[in-house]
Amino acid sequence: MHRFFRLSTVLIGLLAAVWIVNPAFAKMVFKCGTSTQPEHIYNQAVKKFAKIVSAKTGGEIEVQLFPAAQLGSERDMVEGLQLGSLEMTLTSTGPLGNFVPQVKLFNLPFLFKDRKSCYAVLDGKIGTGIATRFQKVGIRSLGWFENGFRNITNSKRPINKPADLKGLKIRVMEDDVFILTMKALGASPLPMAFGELYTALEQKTVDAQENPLAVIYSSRFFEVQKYLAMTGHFYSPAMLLIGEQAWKKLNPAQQKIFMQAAAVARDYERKLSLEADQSLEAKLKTAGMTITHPDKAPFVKAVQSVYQNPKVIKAIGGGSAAEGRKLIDAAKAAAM
Ligand code: EAX
Repeated sequence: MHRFFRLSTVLIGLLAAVWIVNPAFAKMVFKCGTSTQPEHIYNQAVKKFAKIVSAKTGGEIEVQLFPAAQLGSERDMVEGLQLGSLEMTLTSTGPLGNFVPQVKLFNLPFLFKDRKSCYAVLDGKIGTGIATRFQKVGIRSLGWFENGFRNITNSKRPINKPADLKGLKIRVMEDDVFILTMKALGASPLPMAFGELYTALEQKTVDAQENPLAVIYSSRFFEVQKYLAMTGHFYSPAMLLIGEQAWKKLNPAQQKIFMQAAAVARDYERKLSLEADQSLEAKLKTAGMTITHPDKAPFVKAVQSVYQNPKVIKAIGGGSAAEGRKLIDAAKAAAM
């Protein structure tokens, strides 16, 4: 009897040791950072993704969400993926042109007329081709998510035509295509990381900013901005990214689970984004904003110089003007 007990204790001990050291049993924790406030659609999508991954891996992989730029700016987080100091991020394309220049294609103003044409290009050959390029820089795309159509807010006056933007100091994301677009519209753009934006608006370092309604609402910009103009000048995609180092820690079955979970989370997030656009205008009005719906034609006309800019075309082509031209034309054709 004694011997039996001793033997079973040894066996249990051995089993426990195997369970702890065997990587097949060890739980993996992946951090996923975003720049936006906890209730924003990005974070709801990451939570959905985490839930599916946890369920499908039997709890082997836990994806932990860190919203509100706790882990740094969007650019810092993408660099973290390359360094292996962070596993995942869901980010706008703001910083992504520094890693894969072709992404700048999606920073062009008024490229898409509606969500249907966005998804056709992003999920089709063009978007997939650009997403695959991330593998060359130590990052893997798990798909195109959505930030949304961007609209302008400011503290000075209602915007009805491009001339109303004249002289407005507007914060833009840190990419020259955004800067050139705002200059073409007559505003004075100032690139800045998103995490600094609320304070910059509050302290009047800038008069204006532009973002989708879901961001404007969740970041409470209505507290520091009186006017909202529904310009929809950029369609801002987002990308769910995983560092190559983290990706390699997954076995093929787990990688498949990640891709499937990302597709579900993407569709869910796109739905939330559409719903946000449908419901938030009323809520922002209630919150005290004055909302205008400018005729888009003069805005579209004013930004044509961005499409003609040789530097922009070359950047989109990754250094080749011919490639850039081809990509822009293909996107326009596919977006029809
Ligand atoms: O990705 O920087 C921005 O304005 C982005 O839209 C925001 O961080 C969400």
